[in-house]
Amino acid sequence: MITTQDIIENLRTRDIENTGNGPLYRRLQSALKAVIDDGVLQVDDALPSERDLANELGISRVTVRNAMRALVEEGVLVQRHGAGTFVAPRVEQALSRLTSFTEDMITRGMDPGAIWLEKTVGHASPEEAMALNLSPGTEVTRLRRLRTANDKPMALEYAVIPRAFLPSPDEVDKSLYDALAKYNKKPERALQRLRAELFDGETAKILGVPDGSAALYIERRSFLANGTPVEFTRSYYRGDSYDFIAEMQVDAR
Ligand code: 16G
Repeated sequence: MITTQDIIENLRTRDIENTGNGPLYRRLQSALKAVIDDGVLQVDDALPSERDLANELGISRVTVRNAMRALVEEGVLVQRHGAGTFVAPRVEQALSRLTSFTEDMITRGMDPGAIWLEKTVGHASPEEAMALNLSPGTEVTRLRRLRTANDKPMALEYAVIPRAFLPSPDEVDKSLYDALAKYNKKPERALQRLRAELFDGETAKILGVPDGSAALYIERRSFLANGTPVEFTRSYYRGDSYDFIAEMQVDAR
């Protein structure tokens, strides 16, 4: 467990007052971020108090407060009422493993959750029919959920499933993939497309981030073992909370 003294020592080596440009609080903000990026401070580690940082580094409490506030706004730190300031969770998902949100969060020791925004059954739109290889008008089950980890909003997900594989959204309790598994329809393979976007007003509000913050837009089409499409999901992940890792190898030739 890292101590306050270790953190302060590490920050001292970064010589905030004589390194970089711009206001002092910005330089402290970068130094604190570097301490986290270098792995000295890890997810859920507590930061020293504002007073300790100010006293030990010989800077004003206002400077410390501004730096911390900026990092909270960036999503790097979280403030827990009455408990202090902590390094915010970042979730890493390997791009080559087909996992569900629930599995991803449990693997990382977080408590997955979902807030329902829409549960409907309807007829496939042209886009959905193309994505799921359905005849136009085939019935589909639609689920729009805000996904949370330890009650923190992480992603907005809009999943469309052929109704033949999921008769009703009410079949889904916490996990869509668990519900599909009950019908022996859990996906075995998926294609995923990612792109950078900015959250617009409505999505930003649902996720509790400032309008215009960074988002990762991800589209997933998943298939059964026989190649039949089973899922078309469009998601917006918080850019400050999610890392996607792709493993690569040189060609053996
Ligand atoms: C992931 C998938 C999403 C899938 C969901 C199922 C990405 C980008 N998306 O969030 O396509 O529907 O997991 O999770 O990873 P669940 O079983 O917990 O509902």
